[in-house]
Amino acid sequence: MLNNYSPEAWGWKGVFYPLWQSACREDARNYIPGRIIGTEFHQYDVVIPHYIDEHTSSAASSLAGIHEHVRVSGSFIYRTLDSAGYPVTGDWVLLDPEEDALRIHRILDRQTCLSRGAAGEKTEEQVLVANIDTLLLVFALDGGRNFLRTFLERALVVARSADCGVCIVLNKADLADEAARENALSIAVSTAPASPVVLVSAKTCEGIETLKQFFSPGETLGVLGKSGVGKSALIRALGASPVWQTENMVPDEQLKFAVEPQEGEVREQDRKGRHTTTSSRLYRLDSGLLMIDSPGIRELKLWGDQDDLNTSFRDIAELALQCHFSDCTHSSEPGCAVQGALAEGTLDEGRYRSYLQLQREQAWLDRRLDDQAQRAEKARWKQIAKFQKTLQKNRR
Ligand SMILES: Nc1nc2c(ncn2[C@@H]2O[C@H](COP(=O)(O)OP(=O)(O)OP(=O)(O)O)[C@@H](O)[C@H]2O)c(=O)[nH]1
Ligand SMILES: [Zn+2]
Repeated sequence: MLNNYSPEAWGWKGVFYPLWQSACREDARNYIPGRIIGTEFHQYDVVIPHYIDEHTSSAASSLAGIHEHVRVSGSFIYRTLDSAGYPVTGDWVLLDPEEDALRIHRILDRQTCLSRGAAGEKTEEQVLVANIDTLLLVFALDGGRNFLRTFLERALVVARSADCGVCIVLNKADLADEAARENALSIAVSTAPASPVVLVSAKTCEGIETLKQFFSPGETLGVLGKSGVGKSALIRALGASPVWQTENMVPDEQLKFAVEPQEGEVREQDRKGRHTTTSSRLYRLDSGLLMIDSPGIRELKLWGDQDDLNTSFRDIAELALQCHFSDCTHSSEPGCAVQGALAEGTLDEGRYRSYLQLQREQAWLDRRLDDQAQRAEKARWKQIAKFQKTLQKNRR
């Protein structure tokens, strides 16, 4: 079992080491890495593991533990132009142990990054969580709209863009009869043939042991699913004991890390009197598994590229390569392999419609980003022209 404060116990990986060292050299500071375990209004809860290294001072070693309400430094704000550049739960950040109050100076390059298009008018990236190894796509078989093939297809594209592994969890199996279970399983398996699909019940713990077998200690799992599908319940079911225990922590801190839902800053009661998760938080389970609980999502706008979409719909992308015309729109052209497969019934009509819908959304996103880039470029040239004019004036 990994030591509670060893870097690996918190998901540290070898790839971060050279990034850390070069940041120290560049900024001439003896940074120490920490991982974001929770965020709230530009304040971050950070866990600093115990690094045994010739570069870390004794001051740094004594910081091992959890630090709450840490902020980013002034130069971080100055350098960071968009909200996607701010820390999210799961990020590894660099702090300077020689400062009186710990501040975040840098984020180490995200190895995986789960993003969606932000809500609202602006075309902007919203990073949900970072550095997860596997994303659990959680659905509920409660007979409602909590398991839809279209949502699974969309979530698979988003996970593809995140560059992490995927596991599909069909929760609330206790509420589904045999036919409903088989139907859901067959849809999930045919939609995501490359990913494990597990039927579970967070309530009765059916399937939980099977699910556990896919993961190992020190691995970071994220959850993505609608509100109420049982993401928090699943995390509780996966944790052997409800309380995150360690000898090094005072009782107050132990309480804060209870995996049982609590009222307060992390969880609050929603209007129906139900617990709901309001911000992403990383938990370390007794098994050594790291799990990030996240709020339920209503909307999942794409934030990736055409390749992610084509990889997720490889069957259709491969068919399209066989069309007679290379610029085939797959509507009425002769020799269209896509239309052929639809007619033969080897390509599901619903799946094809999902693909077209996501294609349109992706094309719209590409255009918007292109426009934004062009506008930024124009503004930059305007600035340069202005600067040159001033120079010429001064020379005269
Ligand atoms: N019958 C049954 N109920 C479950 C199961 N898992 C969760 N629930 C119930 O479903 C409700 C929602 O569960 P949560 O774990 O809060 O759902 P969530 O996905 O975390 O919801 P948000 O935090 O709002 O995103 C609770 O009342 C749970 O007790 C299950 O496997 N079977
Ligand atoms: Zn075609």
